[in-house]
Amino acid sequence: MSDAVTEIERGLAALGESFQKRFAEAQDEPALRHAKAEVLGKKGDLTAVLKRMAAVPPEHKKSVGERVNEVKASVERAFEERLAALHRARREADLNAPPFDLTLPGRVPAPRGHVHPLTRVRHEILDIFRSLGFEVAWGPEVELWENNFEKLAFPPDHPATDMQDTFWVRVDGGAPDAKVLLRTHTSNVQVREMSTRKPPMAVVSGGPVYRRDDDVTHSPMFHQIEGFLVAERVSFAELKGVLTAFAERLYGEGTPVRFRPSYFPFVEPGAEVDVGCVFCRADDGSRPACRVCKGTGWLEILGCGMVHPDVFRHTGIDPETYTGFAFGLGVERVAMLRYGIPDIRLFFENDPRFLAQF
Ligand code: FA5
Repeated sequence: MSDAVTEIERGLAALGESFQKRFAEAQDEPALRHAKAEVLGKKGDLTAVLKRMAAVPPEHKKSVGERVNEVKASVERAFEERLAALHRARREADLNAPPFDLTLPGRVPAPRGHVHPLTRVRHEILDIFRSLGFEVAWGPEVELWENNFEKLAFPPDHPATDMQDTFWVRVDGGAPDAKVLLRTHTSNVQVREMSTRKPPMAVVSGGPVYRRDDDVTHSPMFHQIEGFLVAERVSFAELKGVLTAFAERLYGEGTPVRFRPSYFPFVEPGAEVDVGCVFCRADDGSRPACRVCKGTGWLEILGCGMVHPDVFRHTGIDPETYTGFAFGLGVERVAMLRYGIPDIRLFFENDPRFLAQF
């Protein structure tokens, strides 16, 4: 018998069943893996024995090889069994442990949040119009060019339709000539509601709109509130009455309101509405220095006017029977005036030190 065969047999005999004991003593998975490495690892007992295989004469290779493989397989088996037993014990212990009550309150009370200031102002504005008899409707932020511009009587070459201040959207699989964009104002809701309902109607709507703007008072995404009323014999007097009531409820009774002629393609006549500056209202001599109204005493809050007959024609309403008014305002603008915020970007940075002040 060759030396190598004798050495291997001695080695296997020395190893014997000792690994069984070592594995049984391991109380957790890392200890078990460590014990296995002592047998089968690079410097393990069985590995040392295996290294002698090269020197075994060919006529003994088969029988010695089989024997060594048997031992190796029994080590692997013992390891797997012990591992499974350890996992079982662990699971058993978890199941028998006192139950963990997920509903218990934390030790440190979680700070309470609140709605974003823009959400609060938007709700407040919508509530005012609801209390004046308007019902709330919603429109999509991704809109057809027709609903955002064309049916609102924008001439095709109007600067607002230019690529410069509009975000266009490519629709995969859409009609090749479909023009789709992120709405630039909430006036698309006028088109959608007037096209699907019969007057009389008094509707208010609010939500995000998008333009290629970016400075301290203009953000690429901002919020507008749109309102419109369509019925028989509606006049500018009703428009003035509704918007004056709105300004008084928002900024306090007696707030001065003025209407300045202005132009929007979808109204005729059109106007912009200013309210008396809320920062230097007392007119106590501070007005000339007021940075917010720049000493004018007035702050612009919205655009409005009588619905243009073309808009009625485009939406299937007879302009000989019906008249109506519409208005649109920027929520950020109202909130900035309300809280004295100098930079519109503060609303969107979501810095908790800013938001916690509301
Ligand atoms: C309009 O968007 C019209 N659709 C409003 C309207 C509706 C007029 C119905 C008549 C009848 P204008 O582009 O002026 O109008 O925008 C309305 C308000 O949105 C502005 O007064 C301003 O407060 C706000 N606004 C406009 N651009 C921005 C911007 N980039 N960031 C924040 N607020 C903006």
